[in-house]
Amino acid sequence: MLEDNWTGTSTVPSRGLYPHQWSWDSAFIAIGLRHLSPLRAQTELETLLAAQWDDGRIPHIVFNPSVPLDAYFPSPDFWRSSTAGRAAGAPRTVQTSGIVQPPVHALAAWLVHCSDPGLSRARGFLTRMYPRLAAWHRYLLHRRDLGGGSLASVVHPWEQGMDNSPCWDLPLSRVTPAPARSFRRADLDHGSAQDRPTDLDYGRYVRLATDYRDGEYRDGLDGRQGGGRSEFAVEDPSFNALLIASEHALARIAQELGATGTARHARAERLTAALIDRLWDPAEGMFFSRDVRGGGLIPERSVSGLIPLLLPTLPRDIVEALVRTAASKHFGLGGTTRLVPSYDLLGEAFDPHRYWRGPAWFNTGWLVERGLRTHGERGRADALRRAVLDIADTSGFAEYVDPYTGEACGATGFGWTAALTLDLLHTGTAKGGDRQ
Ligand code: 9WN
Repeated sequence: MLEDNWTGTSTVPSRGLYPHQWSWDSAFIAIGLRHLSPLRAQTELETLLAAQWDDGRIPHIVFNPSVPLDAYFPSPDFWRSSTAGRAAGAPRTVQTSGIVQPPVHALAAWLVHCSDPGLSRARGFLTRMYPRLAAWHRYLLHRRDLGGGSLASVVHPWEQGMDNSPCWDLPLSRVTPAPARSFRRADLDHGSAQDRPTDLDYGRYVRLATDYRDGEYRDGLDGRQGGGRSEFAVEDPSFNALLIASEHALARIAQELGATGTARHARAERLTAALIDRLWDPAEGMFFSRDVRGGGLIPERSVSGLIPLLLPTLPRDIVEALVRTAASKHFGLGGTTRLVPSYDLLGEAFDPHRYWRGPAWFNTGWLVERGLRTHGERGRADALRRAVLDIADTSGFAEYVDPYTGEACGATGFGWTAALTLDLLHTGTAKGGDRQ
């Protein structure tokens, strides 16, 4: 399946529904591919990073020019990266979207390096990747600190990666939707309308992306000087936890290249403190997203709020609370559910089949498994690992599944499902933090 989805320079998430290169998909795919071919895994990341903008952003989609424009919406003629993105330094030779996705890339680059350090050194892989990854983190930590509390904000639900999560309902309610007749959804050619986001949500996604594009993809601070000030700005726990995990990985990369890495580890520590300060709710025992424009935490429990478990220096009381919340009636881990649901089983908006409003995804399962193992929760990690491996296989490597039954939903033959299965098979049950 990873062979079928390989284009020669990168891997598509799914031939039908997602026929281009996606940013965080490619990072997860590289993490699995390294066990099949470290060279291909390096190439996957190199192709993505070759499309990086001069301001440091890594676009969420890199378009394949040989795929027809109507195969996926929004297509390159919507984003117009080479014209609307010129001021922000979009590449001239390749078309991309103008928004980003979660920063899993430095973590992926480090893990790819560890799978074959000899090949990596001979090809100068990390030497070439390091400045690009550092610029990416700089972009997120400076241009995207829209809340002024040191965390990165996302300006579109597609940026956070859990597109249709109920967490976005409140901030999205302030966005005037683009008229339904002004665009044509290609996703409904492949997925069932009951499972995909509604037309109203799509109208809001399109409005936000249009406004960002029409403001030439300028971010917050520039926005005050006349560019676009996004109506939607959210500090999300999973997005920021992945940034921090990647900052730790970047420190290891710096060490491999002869530096001390101390400043980067220290920054990762400071960011962990900021994450706790701004997004941790001790009474609820989990992290929540912060609505930067409306103010305050968004009271919806999402798997995103469990993912900071990944962070190695999280205080023990927070780790224990997160493990309790994962096993509680809200997520059912080790009890009523087979895989971690994307959203609160008891939440009003819960739906076991609708996109990011309840079903379980394999990348979040992989992240929670890694977090549990990092903090010595071996029994729970082993059980989750077995469930991921089992359900990936029986679901035909589905895009996502019903969290109770494991029934396949969305596309099958999905890139990161196959890749992360491979990774769990190869890394076995080694302790999370030591897992390379
Ligand atoms: C929009 C590719 C992507 C994933 C996202 C997932 C879905 C796209 C869509 O597919 O998003 O980026 O069209 O719904 O939500 O996490 O990266 O697999």
